[in-house]
Amino acid sequence: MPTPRTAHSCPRSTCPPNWLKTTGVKLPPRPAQPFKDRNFARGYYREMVRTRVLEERLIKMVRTGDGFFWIGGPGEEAFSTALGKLVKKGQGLAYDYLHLHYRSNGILVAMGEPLVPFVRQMKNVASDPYSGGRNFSSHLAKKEWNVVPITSTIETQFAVAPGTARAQRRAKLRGQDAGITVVVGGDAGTAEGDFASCLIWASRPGEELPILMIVTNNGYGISTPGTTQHGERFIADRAKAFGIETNVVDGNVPEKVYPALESAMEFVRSTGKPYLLEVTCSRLYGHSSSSGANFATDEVCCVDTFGKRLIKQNWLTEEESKKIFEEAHAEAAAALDAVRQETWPEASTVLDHTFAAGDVRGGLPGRDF
Ligand SMILES: Cc1ncc(C[n+]2csc(CCOP(=O)(O)OP(=O)(O)O)c2C)c(N)n1
Ligand SMILES: [Mg+2]
Repeated sequence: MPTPRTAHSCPRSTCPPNWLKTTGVKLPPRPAQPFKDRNFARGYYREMVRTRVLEERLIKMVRTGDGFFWIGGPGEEAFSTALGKLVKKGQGLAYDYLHLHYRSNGILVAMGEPLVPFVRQMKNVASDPYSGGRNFSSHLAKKEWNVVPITSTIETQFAVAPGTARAQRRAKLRGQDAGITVVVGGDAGTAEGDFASCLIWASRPGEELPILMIVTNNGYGISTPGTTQHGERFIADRAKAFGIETNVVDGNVPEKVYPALESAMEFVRSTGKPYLLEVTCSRLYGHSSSSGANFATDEVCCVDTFGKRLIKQNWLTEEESKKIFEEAHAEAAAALDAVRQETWPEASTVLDHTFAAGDVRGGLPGRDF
């Protein structure tokens, strides 16, 4: 895991003239000094625990035949909880758009999503709200919260995200309220051309986009260590050549990653310009179920270390922490009990929500089924 360093900046041109003008939609209230607020810190810990327990339940589902494949975000809870809490949640240009990665479950959990939909997608039942029982686990999509469908092809989201950011910029220039676009992806994916396309589209002089690019750097692309792939010390440094403001932060520490994310989002909101935040984090159960999904004992566990810090400063007792885990386990177990009664999608719906139309037996012209 690379060592974080402090922020630097290299802003270039001026804001669009109407950028700071806002209308109706307000951000949710947040404490001025979040980690001096006991209730905030305890609530943050609770969301991290719920996410971890959810992920461990999803892994168990694969092992016990209730699912086929797991991929997810254990080790990213400190970061994902921060993003879920800071996002301007809603539908349409006035709210933030989220173009996420397959390790993003904790972001939706912190936004207020119950655990049951994640379990539905893992079980591939028809009621799965993200893909109707058709996609891998952790491939989320939620129109009401501007969560754009997650793709299995890595980095695709970085090519798509400038589209929503551009629409938001145009809304602002028309004098309407607009949120920002947030795009999240892994470190290895930044080798794809989509990442470079995003840097270019985000920073065109005089056409800068309100986009926060986040790289979650866990040090690996499946089994390949990042140290064997990149000559630069920090991925974030690549953005400097484009005049994009950057920062690198330790994503295992809520007290560091939350304020770093808050100021990055604030920068994009107030200037309409892009920002690249590199978040170093752990990958606690390996890449996916394909690599065994066993616990990595040599990496920092942010849930464990944050819980211990809260106990040490007398903001939480061992018993309270145990109770938070028990409640999360009960919620996840109840979700699975409910979903086990549900059915898979009908074969006849396989082409719903695709571009194919009509009777496609034998294939469509130009489409090879
Ligand atoms: C376009 C594309 N190329 C290759 C793959 C195979 N693949 C799946 S995950 C992965 C590694 C991604 O690593 P990183 O971007 O660091 O994200 P992480 O899984 O570590 O969060 C690769 C190469 C893919 N899904 N899509
Ligand atoms: Mg990685």
